[in-house]
Amino acid sequence: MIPAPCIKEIHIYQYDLPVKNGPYKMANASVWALDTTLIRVVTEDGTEGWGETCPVGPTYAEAHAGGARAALMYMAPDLIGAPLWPNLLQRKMNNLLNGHNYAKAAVDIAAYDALGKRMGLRVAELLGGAVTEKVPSYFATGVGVPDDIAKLVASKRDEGYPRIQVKVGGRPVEIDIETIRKVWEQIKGSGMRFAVDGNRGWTTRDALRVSRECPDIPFIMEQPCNTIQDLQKIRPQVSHGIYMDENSLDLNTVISAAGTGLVDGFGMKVTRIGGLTNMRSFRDICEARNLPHTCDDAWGGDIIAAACTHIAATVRPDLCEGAWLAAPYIDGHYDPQNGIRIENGHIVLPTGPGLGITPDISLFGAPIASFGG
Ligand code: 0XW
Ligand code: MG
Repeated sequence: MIPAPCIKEIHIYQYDLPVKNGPYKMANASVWALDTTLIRVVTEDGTEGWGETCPVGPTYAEAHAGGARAALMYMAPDLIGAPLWPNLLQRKMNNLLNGHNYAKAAVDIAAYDALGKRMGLRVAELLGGAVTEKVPSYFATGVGVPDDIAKLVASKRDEGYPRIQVKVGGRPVEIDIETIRKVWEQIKGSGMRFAVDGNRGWTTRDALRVSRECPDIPFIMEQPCNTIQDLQKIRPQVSHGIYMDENSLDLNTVISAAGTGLVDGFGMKVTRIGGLTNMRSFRDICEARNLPHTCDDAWGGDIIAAACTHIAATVRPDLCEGAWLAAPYIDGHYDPQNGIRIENGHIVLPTGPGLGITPDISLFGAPIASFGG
């Protein structure tokens, strides 16, 4: 029997990620810089694992950077000595604190990284096995002027991205409809898949209008409106597929949405669902129902990017809508050699054990808090 590797130390770091060519504009948020939280877990045999959580500002999800750090600092003292097995760790964290999935996710990701490093396996293998070494990504535009967005989309099509997500909402819906039409002119016949992401910003009236006025354009509507009740209201009236993003807060909501046929897929965030352990369950629920989904996060550097890439590499290919990374909006990498990069719209799965990333620890300065030791 392999003895359980136990947590000996937890170190928490804060780091600022400025947005390249900012701001990044969504229906409910404009962000110039993101405040990320990293954790370094050290086991009794000296193995290290890294985790990260980075809400994209305080209004995108029910999460904010200070909240992540407060929750981690609250749980950390009781996690010293805990075994690193991911499911046991999830239960332990749930017994310490209700909710706060996005903070627990950082610990969960660090546990997979440390386990993989200790066992000489990649995280993708721990999650069931990679089906590809080249993970599809997708590009997400901000909310912008229709002609500018169409031009940007054309350049992403030429770069080789298999999918585009166009942001809408927070302005007159006529401009969104114009944007959708102009984007479609650029990608029609190219095979590029098309998502229109309202980030909760449309009323049901707007969503119904967009679907009625663009019946010939095969986009999916991602989180068009604010609530699950809004999605239930538009569901029988629209001809476009609906994906749930921000509303899918936990596995319970995912089971209901998938089980009742409310949605045709998901935009899923690793930290919102609680980390890779819950992401693995989410992936399997989607596979059982033939529901396509992304494997993203709201924002984050190389650690989050690696976590998204490893889980996306394990998704049944016909259901994989790709891994979105913040990398195109960030200068530099935590790991200068093996930092996660997008080339031709795809991400090479790291080859090293664990997440395959070795952050340059000097970037982050002194930890804001340390536990154990
Ligand atoms: C495009 N994303 C994956 C990145 C932004 O944080 C928002 C998000 C989404 O799909 O809503
Ligand atoms: Mg989305």
